[in-house]
Amino acid sequence: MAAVERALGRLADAGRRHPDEQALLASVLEGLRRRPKRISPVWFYDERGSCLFDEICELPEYYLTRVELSILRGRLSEIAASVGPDLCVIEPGSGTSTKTRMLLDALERPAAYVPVDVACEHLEAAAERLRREHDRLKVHAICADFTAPFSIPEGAPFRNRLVYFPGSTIGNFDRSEAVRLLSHLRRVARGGSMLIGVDMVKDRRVMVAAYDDAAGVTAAFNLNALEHLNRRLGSDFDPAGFHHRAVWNAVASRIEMHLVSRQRQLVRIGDDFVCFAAGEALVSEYSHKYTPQTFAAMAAAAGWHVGQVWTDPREWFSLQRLVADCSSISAGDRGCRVHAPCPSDTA
Ligand code: AVI
Repeated sequence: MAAVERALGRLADAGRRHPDEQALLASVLEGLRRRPKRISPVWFYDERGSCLFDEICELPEYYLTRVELSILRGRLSEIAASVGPDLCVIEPGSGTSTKTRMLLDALERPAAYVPVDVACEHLEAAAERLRREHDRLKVHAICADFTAPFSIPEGAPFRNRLVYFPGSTIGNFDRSEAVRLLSHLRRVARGGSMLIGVDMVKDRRVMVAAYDDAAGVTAAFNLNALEHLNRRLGSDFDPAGFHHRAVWNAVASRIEMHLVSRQRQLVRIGDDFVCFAAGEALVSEYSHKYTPQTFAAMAAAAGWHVGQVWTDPREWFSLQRLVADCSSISAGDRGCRVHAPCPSDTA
């Protein structure tokens, strides 16, 4: 009888949840049923998590932002010349568009800027600032999750598109997801090009330290995902019951961030309970690192070829210009063959 009442209670509870909330809950539970258990890195980015990420970018150990900016600064005119004039710049996951400002200032007559981000308020504020700074630039902000198909507004210039995807965000997707995303961005670029930030394989100690800093900011960032889950889904994760761990997985060529359970414990999520063994890891993020060859092969699988690579003297990070490989584009991928000239067509 008690079991029937519990089951009915569950149904009633489920009925009270908003369908979006139910879908979110179902996807979290699906990840927690995997071995190893997983949550999506999107759980890092609530208000506090976004501030912690900004702090991470300033840490001495977190070389990625600093090195990428130094490459961009040092090679700006070369990069601008290589991508050409009159561009429509599309930026998935644009955030505050900080790096973009530098690029837009260096480009010759940029025609339009299309930032795409799920954080709608920040997106609009950043778009407004750019409209004020560049009075001839058309700015069309799109509030969307860039990993799902999104469409570019009608008014945006069709030709000469450049997808700008800095920050090594591509590393947070596993290979099949990354190929899918790069293919999607190739269709968005419509025969144009992409400028992408790619983190490179280097000394394991440098990579691990970048994700396990001495001040504990990355640990706080990782544990904050549990607080975020609790707030959104009403779960009862106890962050003090977990500790942060960053490990280098050489076979998969990635840093993995884990939340390791300090003891055997039960966590309630919605109407379910998930059991953690003592020492069991919950994977919260993958951050893949590439060699020039592994990245070029992945890009090729998504129909891009590498046009140019800019790197720092230690070759820790790279900015790469990808060009849509027209030979791999099917008739369904309008825009390359039909509408916009490919570099090889115009040469
Ligand atoms: C957003 N992304 C590229 C960061 C990275 O390096 O993978 C997220 C991050 N995780 C821990 N520190 C930073």
